[in-house]
Amino acid sequence: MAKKETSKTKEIDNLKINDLAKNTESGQGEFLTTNHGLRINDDQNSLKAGERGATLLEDFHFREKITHFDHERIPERIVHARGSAAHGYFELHESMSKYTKAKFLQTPGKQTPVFVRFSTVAGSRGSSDLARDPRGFAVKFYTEEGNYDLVGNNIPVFFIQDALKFPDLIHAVKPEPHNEMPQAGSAHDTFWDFVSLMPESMHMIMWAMSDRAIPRSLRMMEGFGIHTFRFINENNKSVFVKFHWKPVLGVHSVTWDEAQKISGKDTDYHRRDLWEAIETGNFPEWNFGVQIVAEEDEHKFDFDLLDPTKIIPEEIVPVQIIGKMTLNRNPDNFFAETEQVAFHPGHIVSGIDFSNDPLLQGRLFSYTDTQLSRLGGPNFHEIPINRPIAPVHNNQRDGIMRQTINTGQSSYNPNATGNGCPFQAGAADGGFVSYNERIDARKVRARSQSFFDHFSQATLFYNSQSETEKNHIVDALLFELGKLETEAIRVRVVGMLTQVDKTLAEKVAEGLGIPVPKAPEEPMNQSIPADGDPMKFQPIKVESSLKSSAALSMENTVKDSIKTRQVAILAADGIDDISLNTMKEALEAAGAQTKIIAPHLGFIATATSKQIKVDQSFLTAASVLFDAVYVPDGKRSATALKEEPDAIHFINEAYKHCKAIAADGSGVDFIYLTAVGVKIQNEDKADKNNLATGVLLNRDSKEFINAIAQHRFWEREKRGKVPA
Ligand code: HDE
Repeated sequence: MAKKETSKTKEIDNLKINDLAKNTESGQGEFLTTNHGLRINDDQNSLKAGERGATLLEDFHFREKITHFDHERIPERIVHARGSAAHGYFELHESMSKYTKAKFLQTPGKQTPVFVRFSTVAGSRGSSDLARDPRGFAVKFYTEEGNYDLVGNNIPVFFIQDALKFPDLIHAVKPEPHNEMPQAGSAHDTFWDFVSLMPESMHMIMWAMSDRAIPRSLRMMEGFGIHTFRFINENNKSVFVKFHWKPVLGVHSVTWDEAQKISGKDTDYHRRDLWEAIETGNFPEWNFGVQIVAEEDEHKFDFDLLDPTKIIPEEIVPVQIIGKMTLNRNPDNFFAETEQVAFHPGHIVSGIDFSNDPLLQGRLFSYTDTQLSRLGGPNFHEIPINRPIAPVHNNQRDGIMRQTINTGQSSYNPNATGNGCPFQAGAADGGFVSYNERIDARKVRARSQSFFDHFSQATLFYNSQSETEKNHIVDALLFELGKLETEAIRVRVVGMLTQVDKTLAEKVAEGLGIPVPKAPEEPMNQSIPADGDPMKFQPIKVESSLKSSAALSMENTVKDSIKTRQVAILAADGIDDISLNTMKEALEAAGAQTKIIAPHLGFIATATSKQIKVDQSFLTAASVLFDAVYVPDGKRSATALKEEPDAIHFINEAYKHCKAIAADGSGVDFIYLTAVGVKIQNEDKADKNNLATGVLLNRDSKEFINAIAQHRFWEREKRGKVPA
């Protein structure tokens, strides 16, 4: 097999990695010292008054070591606390010079270093990766003109329209204040109480209840800038733009049952997957796309471009792919890089500007503010991961932990003592000029009537889902609402669902054992000003001009690759050499990763007495951590597996989660023993090798590879699951 590019090979070209190198430190071959450089002679014993005596205050080494330790933690992020990150680069393929003067978007082939952090939203730093939650998708571009942060999510809309409601939303979704439960979950009263009173959240709720909120991998999810931004070109002409990241491996998710089990088997499932993919040279890639809207077209849509609860359907404005991002290097140090990185939608470069989206406007305040408490002061931009590769010169001075030693007498502008330096830059020199949008308005606390259609795109999303995806949304709602303690909240939520889709509401009501409420007659929007006319603040019923959008269903994603897919091979002593090796080699040649799972660790002997290294025993492996499973031929091996309840469970569970299963020779006999085997023998007598259901009872590696690439065989859910 050709040697793959390793995770370190690109670093020579990566200006940010070179920049970080100034601060990296390795103790290899060095003496242990104090923080002040004194070599330490004994790091095992504190300084005492006699061998059995009290520790002396004089012990500066002990005090320094313990004091530093006592202060090692910083506050976790108020939201998005749980995250994983990687370095990489963005390469432009299509020049955007027609629309923007941003330098990193001018010349095809131009590479810009990036640092990307993915996160869940609600959970604490140590919470499970597999929570049902939107995922943060924050990209820091280290451009030659300064840092540009695209701080997005894997869902293209948001729960609320105005940033003023963000603390309310987050208070509602975080663990409840009296008992700090539940961790990293929205299935509780306060979240749904809030949602039931905020009809604007309904579109986002549809996404959050879909499998999009439980990705198979951080490498297999989309990213969205959500808000409408502006591009501005050399002639100061502006267009509106929405940003998209599209994963090269396609958009794939796990099922909710799997997600819950993975949370127990491997809380770091996504973090590990990202780390291992990069370490093994399987660099995650996303195409970068833009939707461009001419300024004159701002009002031509049946929704408001400034409303962050709306998408621009790709059928109306296609996504133009303009470049690709590759993540090719893991951080050296989690705290220094992943934890200390500080993103901010307000970090922009000339050629990009904000729109008046009221959610975006509020974010522009929040992100610097939060770093002050999280990172401890105003100099967080000097932390290596945050500092730009572009030079920084200004008159900001001092503050806690200041690193820069600014020389000279002047720290103000205008000045003559410093020859007027540093100079302001004209637009021609890259000086940032805000887009001179004309504004003529009254100062009001208000919301535009164009923001009051809360349901049409929720309906559009629901209508665009496949039957399976719709069923999963129903199941997710039944789970979440089933966990509530207050019946009235359930009733209100189902009332809201009647506005999205009648059948959806009926199914959920049935599952919850409540009658379908009539469409809510009560005013639903609580933010009605005391002197306002409530009717003015009611949701408006709008029919979406589009009935469905193919881009919204994961069923339509690319399914042409099994790269990095994890395949379990169940084996025991006596496994058939050819049956094992031909399949294993074919899978690996197609880019999958195989693991031998056996009753014990160490080695197993094949039928020809070859020793095969076992990767995991049934004690540490679980089907939910794999994409597919293969049981090779081998009489003794199959007999041993039959004695192993965990092996039988492995197959049943993989079937339940609709994964590709293959078996060969005696491996088939083993499968027949499982609930899956009984089921297929009863149902598919005529067609044991059923391509439609992804259970392949032969050794045809091509068919198996194609089956794994399909990701899942949802057809099975219709036929009824097996117990697992
Ligand atoms: Fe954030 N958000 N957010 N957010 N957000 C933070 O900043 C905030 C919103 C997003 O990996 C915080 O440094 C407000 C939308 C990501 O470090 C904080 C509002 C979107 C991350 C904050 C929003 C996001 C954050 C917490 C409503 C998708 C993690 C820690 C107006 C477009 C970045 C921090 C990372 C983090 C505020 C809504 C994405 C408190 C006030 C919409 C990916 O500043």
